[in-house]
Amino acid sequence: NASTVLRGALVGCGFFAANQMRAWQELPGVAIAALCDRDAGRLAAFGDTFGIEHRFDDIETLLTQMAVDFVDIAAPTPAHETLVTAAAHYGVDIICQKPFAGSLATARRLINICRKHGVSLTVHENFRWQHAVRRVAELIGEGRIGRPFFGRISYRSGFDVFANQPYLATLERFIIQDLGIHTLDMARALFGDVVRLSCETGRVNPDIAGEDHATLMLRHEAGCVSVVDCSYATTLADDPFPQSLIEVDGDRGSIRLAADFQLTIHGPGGSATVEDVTPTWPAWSEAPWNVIQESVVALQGDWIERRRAREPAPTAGPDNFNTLALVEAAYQSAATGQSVEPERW
Ligand code: NAD
Ligand code: 89Y
Repeated sequence: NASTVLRGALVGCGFFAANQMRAWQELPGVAIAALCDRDAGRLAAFGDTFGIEHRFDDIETLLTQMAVDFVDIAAPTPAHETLVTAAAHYGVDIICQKPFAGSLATARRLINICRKHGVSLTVHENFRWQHAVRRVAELIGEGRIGRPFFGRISYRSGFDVFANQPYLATLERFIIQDLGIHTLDMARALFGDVVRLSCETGRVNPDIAGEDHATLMLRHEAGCVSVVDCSYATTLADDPFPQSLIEVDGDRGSIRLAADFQLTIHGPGGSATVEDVTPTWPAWSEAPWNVIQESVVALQGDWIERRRAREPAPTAGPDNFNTLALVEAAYQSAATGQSVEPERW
């Protein structure tokens, strides 16, 4: 019923949750009715900032006391298993941040629990929702460059992500799990599922635990070969953080998405059409995060429509399982020096 306002609870009131909250507040037909965070200080500050009165320090109490249609989980991955399981038991729909689970076995179990309880599960995998990425997908979909045979998704930056997200410096698995997961998901969204993958990684920054650059080669089922590369160790005068640059070669043309949303479509006979695909930024967004913030609004807006139509979202659990499987395969390939056939849902 389109006239009913969907009531949600936001679980995890940290750094990224503020973007999700602002997006819910700008979208029609939805309201965040309650907050949950086990850190009392964060809960209070977040609740005061966004004017949310109902606050809980654990999800079970929240779900017992509040009638909500969905939970939006913005807590870190180690908390997801408990939170998703609780929400499924209470029969409420779930949106959960990436990385959805710490292992494929956990991801499989959680997806099955949600199925058993008849609740929808959407992973907040937002990068494929960026306006420019959607335009590239649209061009490929309408056959503008023919059949893609090569792709590249490149994310290279030296931005200090540790300032806002200090936990990233402690992760044994850093860039592929945190950021590469998005670029791999974009590769799947643009070129389809992956049958074989190889990966090389390294670390430049001596002050962090995990890898800070990774280069992957993917063979997609539909035939395309893609290169996905990401780095937080790259020094650039015009750091494009957090933009992804994209190249696609098809048998009838090519697409180049350059920095600052300059997209060129190359056609036969040397033709080139340039499009400025700069999005309309949300009023509350701020550089350099606006690219990501715009995609949060797009993902959550789509989620509302799908929820009303009772349709699975593009990044529903089973779809995201196949992205998570690429992350696992990448670490396996980097550790063994072998190419890997990723698991599939
Ligand atoms: P954060 O540490 O700033 O915030 C997480 C919050 O969750 C904290 O306030 C913590 O107290 C709370 N929390 C932890 N366990 C909880 C539990 N069991 N119940 C209730 N609250 C709990 O982390 P962050 O940087 O906001 O990241 C959160 C998630 O968002 C991560 O999974 C991260 O990968 C993801 N993220 C996604 C994007 C994106 O673009 N999609 C960007 C940044 C972060
Ligand atoms: O956590 C990461 C994400 O999901 O997008 C960018 C980020 O905030 C830092 O790499």
